[in-house]
Amino acid sequence: MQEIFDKANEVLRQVQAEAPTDKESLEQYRIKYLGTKGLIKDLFGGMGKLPGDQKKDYGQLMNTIKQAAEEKYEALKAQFEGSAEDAKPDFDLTAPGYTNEIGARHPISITKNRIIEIFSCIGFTVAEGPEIEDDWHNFTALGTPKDHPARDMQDTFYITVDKNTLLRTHTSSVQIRMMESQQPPLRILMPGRVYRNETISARAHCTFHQVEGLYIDEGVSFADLKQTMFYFVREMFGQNTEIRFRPSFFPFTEPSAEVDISCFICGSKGCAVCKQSGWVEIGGCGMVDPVVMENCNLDPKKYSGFAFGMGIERVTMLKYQINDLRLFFENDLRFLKQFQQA
Ligand code: 2U9
Repeated sequence: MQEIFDKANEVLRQVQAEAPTDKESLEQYRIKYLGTKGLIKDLFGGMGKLPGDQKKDYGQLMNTIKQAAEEKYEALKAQFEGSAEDAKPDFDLTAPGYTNEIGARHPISITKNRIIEIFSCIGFTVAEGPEIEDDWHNFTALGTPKDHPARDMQDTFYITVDKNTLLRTHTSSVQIRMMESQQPPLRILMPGRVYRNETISARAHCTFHQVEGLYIDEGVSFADLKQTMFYFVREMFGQNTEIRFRPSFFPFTEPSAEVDISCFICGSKGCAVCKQSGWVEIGGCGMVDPVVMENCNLDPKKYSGFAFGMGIERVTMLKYQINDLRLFFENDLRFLKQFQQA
């Protein structure tokens, strides 16, 4: 009768040794050991041939084998089904897909790129600088030392208590850096974000964008400045645009002027945009103050130059007839998608 036990032990060894690797081989395993015609059922059949005193031991061995086979089967079944479950997509493959919202170039970028394009045609290159500035580059070198009344023109965000580190209030600080590090001729354009502590409204924001330009060489005159501005506005707003200079004041230019263009919306007949005047202001300009040149170690007797500046938001609002500055900062796609890169 020992051979029945040997056979059963051999089946137990196989049950433990075999390792189905997928659902199919597991099914073969089930049929082989646990099926109605399987090896375990067969072994149970041998029970009848055993003498009574061995039946108990054999029965226990049978239960051990059956339990081992069942446990292995259930464990692997859960494992294979689990992995198959994971692989199954938990979404409806037949459902229509989401369309990706394609973004659009921001109108501020469109205007900025156009301004750069226009000035690059007459030899200007782009320079950029830090938004966190020191007092020297943002104010002092530009003819506005501490306690100078002109500082009240700009509400500055100071970062340090000693008021030496601040968020730049204009990109003029980049011009200073360029003048300090390069020799004329200089023909550069400075686009960038600037910061002023102003109450946010339809007309003002605590951050906006500027483009400033600087041209320094021997013999640069106010006539060059006028012609450069004239060229720019005609490229930007149309070839019939007229230009007007009004005397103004900036600490870093002398003389200084405000630049107006004929209202391209109403053809200067008078409308809400030009407040019935026929003219709209687009920026300022002037001849670089000799003191500013000296601050950057350039000889004002040898060199002269002009500078100009404009707010990109303002130019964009005029060009596209946008009446609320805050729209530029909300990033609502319905707004942004209305503008095409020129
Ligand atoms: C240096 C010398 C001169 C830059 C200039 C303006 C006139 C000007 C404003 C327009 C609207 C700023 O965005 S705005 O508020 N800017 O009117 N900017 S001249 O003059 C400089 C700059 C740097 C070294």
